[in-house]
Amino acid sequence: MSPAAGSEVQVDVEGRTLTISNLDKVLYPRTGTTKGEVLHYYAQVSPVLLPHLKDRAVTRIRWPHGVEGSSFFEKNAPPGTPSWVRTVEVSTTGSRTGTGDGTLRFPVCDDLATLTWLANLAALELHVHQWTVDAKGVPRNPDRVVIDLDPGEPAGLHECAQVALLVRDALAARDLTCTPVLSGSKGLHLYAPVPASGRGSLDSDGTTTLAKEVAEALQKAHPDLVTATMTKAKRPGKVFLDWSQNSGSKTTISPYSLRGRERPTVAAPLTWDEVEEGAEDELALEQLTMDEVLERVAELGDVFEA
Ligand SMILES: [Mn+2]
Repeated sequence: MSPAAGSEVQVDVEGRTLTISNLDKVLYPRTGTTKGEVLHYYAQVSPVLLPHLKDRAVTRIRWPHGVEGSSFFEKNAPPGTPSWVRTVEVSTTGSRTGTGDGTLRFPVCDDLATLTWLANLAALELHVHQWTVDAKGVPRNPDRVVIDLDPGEPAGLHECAQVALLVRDALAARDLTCTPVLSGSKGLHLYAPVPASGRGSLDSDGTTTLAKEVAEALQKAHPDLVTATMTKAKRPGKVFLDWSQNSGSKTTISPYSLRGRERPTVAAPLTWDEVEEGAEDELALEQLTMDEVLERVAELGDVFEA
């Protein structure tokens, strides 16, 4: 591929022909990161990213003119979606995807061709639900609980790491094991697998209640460090435990997705050793960029799996 600026190029991705445009367009002006580099990142990281997207309806945030331009959320597969892209129809009535009558037709990003198609649309951020769909596209119960740790200034990743250890213990007391992921923005996400079917299976309201109970218990035990309340005014110096992303209508940035922030940071899985170090040492943790994440993956693979 060696196109002139503004041109289009045909690429073959696993047998699908895709038209890629504007490879030289700068999407992150602060770092000069181009769309070509974003496509390269997504292609390189796909072996570890795709398993996190598999069977999940994906909401995208697109920045067609780069991160200093305007962005928009997209749930439905847009006009012009290639016929080979897997889509699933999800009812918007009841608790599954919020209020309103009707349906949404989400793409599911199960392969590199679909991922490349999305990256070409400047869909920098890929957000997924906590539930998956079955082979027929029918939504199942959630297969994980997520707790989003949002620091209120002057709290930062150091405080998030301290609170993450508390959440880990609180979940362990309920026989749940969680995995830490840098959000790529300001905080950390913790994911704990739960059974999607059979004994102990919970619907989205059930996992939301579970996460809320954990957040409120920790707020009670550590009122100077933790809040379970959304209100920004109640958060200075504390870490907000956002339990609400377990709602059937909500999504969380996928591990290994880029963020549409000033620099091309990534939602990057961490090891618990790294979180423990971050809880001790104020400077140990920082959000990671796409280049740093590719180096980590080459060296360590997907630490989320560990
Ligand atoms: Mn957050």
